[in-house]
Amino acid sequence: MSIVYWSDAQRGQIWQAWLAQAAPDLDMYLWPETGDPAKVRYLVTWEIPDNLLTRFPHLEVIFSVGAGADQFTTDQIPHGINVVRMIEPGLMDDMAAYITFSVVSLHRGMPRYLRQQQQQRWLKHETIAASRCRVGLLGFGNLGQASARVLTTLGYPCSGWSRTQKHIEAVTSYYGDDQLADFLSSCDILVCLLPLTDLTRRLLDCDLFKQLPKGACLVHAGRGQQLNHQDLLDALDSGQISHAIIDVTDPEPLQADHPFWTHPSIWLTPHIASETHAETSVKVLLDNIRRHQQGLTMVGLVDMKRGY
Ligand code: NDP
Ligand code: OXD
Repeated sequence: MSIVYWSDAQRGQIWQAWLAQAAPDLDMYLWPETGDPAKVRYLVTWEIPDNLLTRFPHLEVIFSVGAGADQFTTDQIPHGINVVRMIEPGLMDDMAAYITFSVVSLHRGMPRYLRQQQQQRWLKHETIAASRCRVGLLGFGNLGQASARVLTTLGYPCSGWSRTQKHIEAVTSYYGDDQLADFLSSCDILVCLLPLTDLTRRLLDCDLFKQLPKGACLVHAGRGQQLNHQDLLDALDSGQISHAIIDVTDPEPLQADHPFWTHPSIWLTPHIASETHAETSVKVLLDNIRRHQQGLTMVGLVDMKRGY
């Protein structure tokens, strides 16, 4: 029984060495090596290779190397093959740190202070208490909840919006389309951590922005296709949104002349909010393979019809 890994080579080598010790019954091959294709049960990848079942006729599970699985389309996944996305502590810690950095920077007025530095101006502004800066996590799954756990310890009142209700201490849960407006009206800083699906594509548009309090900030670390770029530029121009921190765009990278690169009220990072850590994720992979072998539900199993 074997695993084929098709992604970042450095992480692959760490996984291969770790699995050789921890699971000698499993052979792991780094693409283009595959060993005997008839023995391949597990494929770890970001992209689906052509002719999947011709290459690996006994494939059973595709593991995404990342938290998202939107890069896989239903027509690429043969019937009966499970898709599992990555839920691992390294990814969660990284995201919580990126979101915390963004929220604290926005709350403490760092965009304005950086502009002042460029103008050689030494000028203090009033800061409101963290307890008066409300943060809303649009998409309140693993990464949203990990971020809220850190933010609440810093005193930020947090709320989350998801499809189903959540019960997380000290966080207000809003759920479903009917509660979206109430959620948005309570966000001084809106953080998008939604998966990309047919329902979330272009969700961040002028209709949504106008439901935020005037002058709210946006942190976008979900997926590029969720944001309408022109609507964000209009919302920044009108002051409806005062600043945006954007980690994901469509396309990635943006064209050289795209206005986001130079906009004074946008900070742009190149999809670095969070990444799968080799050391922590390989344990999650092995745990899921063992679950699969025992007929248990794997952690992070994707519902391809729902899209995440
Ligand atoms: P989860 O699946 O754990 O969480 C997704 C959340 O979104 C859930 O709370 C879910 O609700 C909610 N949701 C999905 N669709 C809807 C909808 N139509 N209406 C309301 N709520 C909805 O995913 P993760 O937290 O692990 O990851 C989230 C996303 O973050 C990834 O899909 C990826 O796009 C992005 N990401 C970005 C990275 C970066 O570096 N920028 C790195 C890693 C991930 P419910 O729980 O009720 O189902
Ligand atoms: C992921 C990502 O989905 O890096 O893991 O965006």
